[in-house]
Amino acid sequence: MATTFLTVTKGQHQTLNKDGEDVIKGLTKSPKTLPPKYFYDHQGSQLFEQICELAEYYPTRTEASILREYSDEIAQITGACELVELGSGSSTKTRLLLNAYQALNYSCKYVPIDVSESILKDSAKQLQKEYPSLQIKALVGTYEQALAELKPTSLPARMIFFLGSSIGNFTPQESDLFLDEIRDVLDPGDYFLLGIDLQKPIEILEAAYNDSQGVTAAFNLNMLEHLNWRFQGNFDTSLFTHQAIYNQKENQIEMYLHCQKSHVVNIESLDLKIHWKAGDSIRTEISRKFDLQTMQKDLDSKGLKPLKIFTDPQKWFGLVLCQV
Ligand code: AVJ
Repeated sequence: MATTFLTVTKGQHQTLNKDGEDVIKGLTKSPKTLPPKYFYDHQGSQLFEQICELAEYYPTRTEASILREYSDEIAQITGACELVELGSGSSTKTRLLLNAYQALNYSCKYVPIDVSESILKDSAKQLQKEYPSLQIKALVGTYEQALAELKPTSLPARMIFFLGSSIGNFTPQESDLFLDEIRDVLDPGDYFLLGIDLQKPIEILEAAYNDSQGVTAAFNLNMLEHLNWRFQGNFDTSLFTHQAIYNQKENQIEMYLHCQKSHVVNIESLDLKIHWKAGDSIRTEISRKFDLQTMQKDLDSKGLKPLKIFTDPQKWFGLVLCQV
């Protein structure tokens, strides 16, 4: 089988139709924010892979342990299907699912979607080597762009899966819109598998986003390096520091970059000049921590009916398998 690649450029999000408009918008309002998708250039995707291996960062290994335990059951329930992964990155956890479909002799096709073209290419090539008979169709683009590109599948069903609790990056309103989009691209009988990080003691949460090796800090600061090369900016990352705190009222980790000193940053291709003062900050990410029951209700109310919940013994992470 061959791997095909498609870079999706159409279908930008609602009002934002020019590359970088979201950066201008985020940096000129108060408080300043930047969309988490700008973490994931080549360097950022690699730093994220390193985060996933950190002792403090429990989500990846916890979700992988759930998949190791229940992938067979998930494959049994869905049968042969097209597997569409949002934010596939290195597709490491995906292998657990692919193995289950293979072991049951269920035919499947894999459609990985990611904003980082280089990571997607590398991981699709590697995956093709390991699964020579698997048909892979890789889509480079945002979730919205790629979902708009899905064609009717020849397989009996489709399962969109969104692992790692990346849904936690969305505000409740964004999450609402996102789930509507998911339901709209799925046909009756299709599946949606969602991984969510669950609420737990604040010490564990804050340690996961303030690791002792400083990888998360490097990941956060790399967003500025990404803006530098993508939009001809001149951010000096040594003038910013990383912070991650848990907001107990909103049940979310919030990541910030704090400016240490007055200076001016120019982002040439966006025609943007920003005057910074010491103490100014940018919120680069929210990472919401969920309640399983509430999430089940929300999914159900969106027409994504929860069929089965999978979790680990400590209930630190949850996987919800839904059907339209
Ligand atoms: C990929 C969005 C799930 O929120 O835990 C990891 C990203 N940020 N460490 C998360 C992240 C800092 C991660 N998600």
